Amino acid sequence: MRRYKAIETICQSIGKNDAVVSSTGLISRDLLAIKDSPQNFYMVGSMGLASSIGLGLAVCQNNRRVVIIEGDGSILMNMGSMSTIAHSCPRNLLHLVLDNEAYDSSGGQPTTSKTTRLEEVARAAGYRFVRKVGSRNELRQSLTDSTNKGPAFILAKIEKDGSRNSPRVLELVEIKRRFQEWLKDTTDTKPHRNSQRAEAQKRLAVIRNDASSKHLS
Ligand SMILES: Cc1ncc(C[n+]2csc(CCOP(=O)(O)OP(=O)(O)O)c2C)c(N)n1
Ligand SMILES: [Mg+2]
Repeated sequence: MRRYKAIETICQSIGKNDAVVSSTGLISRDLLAIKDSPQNFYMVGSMGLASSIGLGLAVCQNNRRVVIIEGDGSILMNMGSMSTIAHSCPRNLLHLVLDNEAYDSSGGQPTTSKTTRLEEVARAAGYRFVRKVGSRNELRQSLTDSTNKGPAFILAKIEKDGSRNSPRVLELVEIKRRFQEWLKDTTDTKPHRNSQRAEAQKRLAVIRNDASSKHLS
């Protein structure tokens, strides 16, 4: 499977309210080319941070799904975040790693993911759903199977192809502003049903207390 095709498949499963965080390099460039959207945050510059940013978002915005798309080099640089994600256990988080066993964006130098089995790391870290896939069909299936099973981890083995046909992600400040605005515009500010229920129960308890104290006096 090629990176471009893998990202195309992932994009087909992205809902209009999902937030997407993608890692530095060709992954963000391909995502920009395939489906640029205000709901995408391209983490250009600092490799390794997509998973941490995705976790923060998922915890703060638990009414929407957060999809992280990053490379093997990126997750290897910040592997501790897998433990933090599993420990925080955000049900709304999907973590995808496109593994070409290389730093493809910076010249194709090999990473250590040939020998370090990232899906086993995810399993040991405590993700609720873990799958390793090698084809578009398997990826499509695992995207469906992982629904509502977060934190979910999908390791997609892809080819190292070095293709640089997609445009660079520029206008970084504008991308941040656009993403922040999209988050604000699409955040559900209505009180959640559970908190409405909690409020109702509190009021009921006060009424009961009042009634029983009147009864006693
Ligand atoms: C902290 C840091 N180190 C190095 C780089 C340079 N750099 C940008 S992309 C990249 C390779 C990313 O590899 P991977 O995450 O496996 O994605 P791929 O390019 O293979 O799709 C490197 C080394 C960087 N941007 N930030
Ligand atoms: Mg890579």
